[in-house]
Amino acid sequence: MFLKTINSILTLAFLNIQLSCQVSDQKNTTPNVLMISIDDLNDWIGILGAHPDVKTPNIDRLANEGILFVNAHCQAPICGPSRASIMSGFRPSTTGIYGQIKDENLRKGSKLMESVRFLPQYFKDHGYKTIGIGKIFHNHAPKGVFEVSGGRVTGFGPRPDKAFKWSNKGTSTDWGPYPERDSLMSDYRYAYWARKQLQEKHDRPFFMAVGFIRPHVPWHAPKKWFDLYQPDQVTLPYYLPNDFDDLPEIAKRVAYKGMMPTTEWAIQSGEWKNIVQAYLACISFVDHQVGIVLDALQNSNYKNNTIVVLWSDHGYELGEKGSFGKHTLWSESTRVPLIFNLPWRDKKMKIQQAVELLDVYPTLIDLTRLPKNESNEGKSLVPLFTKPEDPSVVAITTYGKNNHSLVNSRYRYISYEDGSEELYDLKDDPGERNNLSKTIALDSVKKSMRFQLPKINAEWKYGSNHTVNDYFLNTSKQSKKSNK
Ligand SMILES: [Ca+2]
Repeated sequence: MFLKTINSILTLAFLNIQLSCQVSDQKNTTPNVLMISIDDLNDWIGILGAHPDVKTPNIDRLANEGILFVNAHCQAPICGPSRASIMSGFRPSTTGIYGQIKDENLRKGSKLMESVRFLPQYFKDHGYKTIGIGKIFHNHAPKGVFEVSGGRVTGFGPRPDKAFKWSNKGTSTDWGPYPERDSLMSDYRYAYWARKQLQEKHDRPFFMAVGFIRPHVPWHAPKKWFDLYQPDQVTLPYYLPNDFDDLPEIAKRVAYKGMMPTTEWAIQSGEWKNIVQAYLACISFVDHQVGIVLDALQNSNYKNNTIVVLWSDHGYELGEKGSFGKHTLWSESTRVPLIFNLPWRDKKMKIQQAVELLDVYPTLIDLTRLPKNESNEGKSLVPLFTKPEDPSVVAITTYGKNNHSLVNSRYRYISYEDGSEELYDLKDDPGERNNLSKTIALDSVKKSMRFQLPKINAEWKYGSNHTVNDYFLNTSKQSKKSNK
């Protein structure tokens, strides 16, 4: 018995030494980075539990083996400025990039942006090979950011000649099963291009970015993905018709999306369940493409030495707040999936503290042990892997100049350019229905969150005198024009 125990102790000690050697071996080699971005995916992934029907086995697998941030938020609830922020490491309120912007214009007319090193470039500066395909920045990427670029198919994937439901209204919004096969979708091409890159031999560590475009509109995907969900059985989000009664006027203007269906229209036309089915179908389709890339990594020489990060650029409303789309400063538009998967770490984690997509840049630098980029406005999330969380830390989302939404582990506070406010107690009201900004008992909460508002509110980088409303109406007109 005694000998047996000694034997077990020795075996355990040996295993421990072996394990710690493996860990340090992996830490001593320079890890690769695989960054997967998804377009317009809200928190509807299986593991986040925000929608009971959604099927995302591949993203769930990544999260189940890694670190899932359950309270992650974008810096802007719209593609261009959100991605500009992730890639530059600056807040929209610092750069003045509040609206959509072409990649080639990102650096123009701004001293700050002229000198910025975009995330992949920072890795390139430190000896990495940069590889990218699809929608990473608003379009694909500014010239020279990726040494090996697969580019991006213009637009948002194939569309039928005839609109199914909506595109006659002058936008790219539409829904229905199309085209016939996955191989006709842009995202399929991106997945297989990335797979090929992972099968090749690279002479340096790589930073690879793969940017998928679903579930961005139009909500088209092959029929087999629609067949995963039955429209008559899908769970519809909760909608409260008089929800806006306690909102300031400016909040209603921000929420107004002229080119998109309203919830009332969706109810009356009977299309709501079809829209939800289509959005879910597009999520499961894109999840499958993510799986192709993850499997390729698993089957490659890089599986033990590649950090994976997955994020979506912002959330999406599916009728909860009167319409369909993004733009707003509530949870549906700000909350995003954010997952890190580290090859040397087995322990899975769910982190509740509020974090920002702005933190991706400094976190990747920290994980790969590159020197700190002093211009990063975000913070490394690595300390959260070992230290206790701070429930008072806020994540900030900005829409237009001086409209900010702050969320911590308990409250959401919104401050608009005209001084209007909203406050929600997420413990009792996770749907953000009951605006408590005039509740005197919560003045101290508002005060402490006000204190954490960004100190800089840069002018719009393009154009001037934009209020949120002007901005929205302008983009609405432009979008109608470009679709003619
Ligand atoms: Ca309300």
